[in-house]
Amino acid sequence: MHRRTFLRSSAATTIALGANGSPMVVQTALAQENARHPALAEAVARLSKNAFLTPQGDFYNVERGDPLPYKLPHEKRLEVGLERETWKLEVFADPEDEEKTGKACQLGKPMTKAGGNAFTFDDLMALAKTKAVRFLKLVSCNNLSDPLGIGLWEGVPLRDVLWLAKPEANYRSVYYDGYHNEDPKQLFQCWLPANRVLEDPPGFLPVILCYKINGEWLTGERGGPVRMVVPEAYGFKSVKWLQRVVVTNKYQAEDTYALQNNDVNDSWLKTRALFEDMPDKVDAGMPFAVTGQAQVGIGGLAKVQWWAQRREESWPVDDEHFNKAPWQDAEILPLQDDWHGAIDTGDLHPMQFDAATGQPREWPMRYTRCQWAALAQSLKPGDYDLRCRAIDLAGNAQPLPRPYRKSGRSEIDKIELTVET
Ligand SMILES: Nc1nc2c(c(=O)[nH]1)N[C@H]1C(S)=C(S)[C@@H](COP(=O)(O)O)O[C@H]1N2
Ligand SMILES: [Mo]
Repeated sequence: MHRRTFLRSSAATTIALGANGSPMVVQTALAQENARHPALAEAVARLSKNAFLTPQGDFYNVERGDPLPYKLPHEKRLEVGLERETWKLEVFADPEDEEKTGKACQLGKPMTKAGGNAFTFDDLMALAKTKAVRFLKLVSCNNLSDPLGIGLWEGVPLRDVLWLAKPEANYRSVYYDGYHNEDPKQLFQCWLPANRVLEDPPGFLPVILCYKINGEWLTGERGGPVRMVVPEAYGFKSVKWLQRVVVTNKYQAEDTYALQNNDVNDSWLKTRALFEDMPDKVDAGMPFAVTGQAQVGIGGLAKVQWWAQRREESWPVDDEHFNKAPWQDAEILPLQDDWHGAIDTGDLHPMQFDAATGQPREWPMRYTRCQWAALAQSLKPGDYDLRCRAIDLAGNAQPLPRPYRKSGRSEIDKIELTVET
């Protein structure tokens, strides 16, 4: 009874918001509310209260460093360029290039501390006036199950800084690393092909030198004053506490992760579904809501599906990805109108948002996440395994098309559920 009352008032909110749009929008929202079973409607209302953006202090950190660079005393951070006032980026050609590849990468104007012309935060802000871009990106670690957080990242394309250093010849790769306490063992390095930096393949956003997230300066904890953000890749490509970009004629990846046999080089984000906010017990004879989120990778997201299997049921060994299971479609929830809160949404990247309407160009949107919900009809008492999977826009069901662990996790998520009498 209580829940129904609550739902009515939430439907009223939808009308009030819809009133700035067309009356059609209001009708659709109402029709949808009415069509949903109360259990599903309640779950959708609950999910829509989750903030879309992760405040930068709430990200899950994946970090190395002893001490962690952002925990150094303020004085020390000023000294080593970990504050905006003193930050300097060096861009130079690999001094060992000739020895390693026979031909050295040539830069017309390297930017170095020794040369007195390292690139400063003021230089970055000067470029930002005409070159800044802002886009949504979900950060996910190829080794971990849950995404780390989603932000609206702002920065200047790396290529615009590279052009200042005037690459001339034998320019094949870019290495970059962050502050590492002047200890080579703490170095965290990444590699990108030069062509990826200079040009964005169709559907790709630019690689940026990022200085803001969700409208705020990037904190030290989040990788500030400046971190790299590689939109389509797993987190390890987005190096924090960035201080150095080395261009080279080498053509092989030398990421810290690659050297540790921890990743493949071109580690694009995978599409996958995860359960979230699920009970471990439900009552028999009652429909209930099945809910979760989906990470939308390079393959896009066409569908999320779920399936409840009785624990004692065996499954054919030749169907290891459960392709023959009676999967059911879930409802993918839209991006909330107020997803940005108080953050100004002028000049969002045109690849993600239509400037005229402010609406996303695609939903679910690549490199972000969405929520999903489904209604489970009542189940007989017993123990169940619930699974969910994503289907990408090419029709690949998880864990395909790249089922290998090193290129990012994509195993089918499973939770246990008891249906009680
Ligand atoms: N300098 C530096 N950058 C780094 C790391 C690191 O240890 N040191 N970890 C990377 C890894 S493996 C991941 S998954 C992401 C995590 O980003 P987050 O801590 O902002 O969530 O940062 C990347 N950038
Ligand atoms: Mo990672």
